Amino acid sequence: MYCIIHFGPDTYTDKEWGYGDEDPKIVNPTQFSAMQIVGAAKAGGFKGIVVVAKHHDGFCLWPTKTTEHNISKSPYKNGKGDLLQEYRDACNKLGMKMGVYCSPWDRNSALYGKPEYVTDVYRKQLEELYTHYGPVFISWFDGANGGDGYYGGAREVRKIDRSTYYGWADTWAIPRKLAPGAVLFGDVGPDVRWVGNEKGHAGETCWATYTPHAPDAGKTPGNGYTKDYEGTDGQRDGEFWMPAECDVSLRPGWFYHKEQDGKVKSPDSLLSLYYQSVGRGACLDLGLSPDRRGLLYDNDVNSLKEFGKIVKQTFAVNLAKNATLKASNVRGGNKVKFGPQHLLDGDRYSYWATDDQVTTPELIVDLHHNKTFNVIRLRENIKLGQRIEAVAVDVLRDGKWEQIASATSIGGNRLIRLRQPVNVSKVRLRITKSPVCIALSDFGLYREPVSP
Ligand code: FUL
Repeated sequence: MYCIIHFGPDTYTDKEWGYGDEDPKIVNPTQFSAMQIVGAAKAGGFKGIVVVAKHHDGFCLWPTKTTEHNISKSPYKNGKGDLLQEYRDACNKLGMKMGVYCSPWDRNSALYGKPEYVTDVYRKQLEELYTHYGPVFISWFDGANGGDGYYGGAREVRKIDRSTYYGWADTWAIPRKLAPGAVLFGDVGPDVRWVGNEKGHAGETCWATYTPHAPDAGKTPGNGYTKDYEGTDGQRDGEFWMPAECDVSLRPGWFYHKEQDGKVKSPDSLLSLYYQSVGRGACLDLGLSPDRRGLLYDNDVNSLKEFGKIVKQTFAVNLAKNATLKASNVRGGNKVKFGPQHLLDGDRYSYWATDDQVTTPELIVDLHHNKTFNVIRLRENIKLGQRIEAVAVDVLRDGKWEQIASATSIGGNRLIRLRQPVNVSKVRLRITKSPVCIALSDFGLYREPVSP
């Protein structure tokens, strides 16, 4: 989980997509505190932030050499401010990761639409960002290219060819070189894909494998030019390993709007988004919107904190920790290497495996005493692929196995959240479909804290 932070001229004009003609002087976050913002994300349990360094309006939050339309022309710190550096310092202090979003679409630049914009402006901005503000863990390549804009005063509609204009292969080469540890995000990946909606959920069945397709037959897909809805489920036979990222904002908009102060998502709704994203093997990317002061509003801070607390408490204790496990098959009879005890050792890459021909094994979990849980966690050793297609979970009641849940596409993390907690001492996991032998790494039973 990480957060994506939108702040800029839109914060002051109350817009979501600035036209590009905004006066830099309006940007003046007199109380800006990267520590408060990053700290709130950390309290929510998020591991990093993505800074929207430039949105579609073209205003750069760092003192770039590529355009005058940047923070140095604002009154902030008398033109000596650099929000990227402040975020970097806060991330370093708080042990958080940092990523960048630099909008390819630039409604301010007179060059937008010409090849020079890509080579002399956009790519140079990426070079500055990766050189000065790393290490970067993710690089966001947004797909929006709306058409009309200020464009240095031209005030016209500029259309670009979304599959070719940005020369993605050459553009991606920049972070590959300067930020080799960063995953590249986009509608077409190449490392992680957009989930295809901004509601924050992956498909109930969600494959990490994916082939982006262009909306028009025979064309090359590009960011902003894919059948984006296919990103929600991915494809079982997808050509690339490109897990989904689920972006959604904490408020209705990505940028701060005063009238949305009462519409901040509640801890409960964040929790349900968590189960629909992280719980389906994807990443949750939550939008934060600092206000005109340069701070997160109290409601936002509180919601993050409460959500973080619930997640932490839920997963603090695996109720299956001291259980006795009995597997119907262990690969080559080698219990030490492939036995089910690996499911409880907290190591995501040690695993229970079966013989090649055994693809629907079962596991009996004896908890010894009755335990109450409402969340079941399964994780495959993802280094060996997303193998398991379907599972069912049973509990023993009055001497009979009763199915209480099922799930599909297990992958690196699958959380099954039951409607009601159950109180039992024996649980059975059945792998009901897998094309090959299994390599399951983790089995957990958890109880969400009961709200007061
Ligand atoms: C979209 C943009 O158009 C939104 O303004 C926002 O930045 C979101 C994260 O990505 O494509």
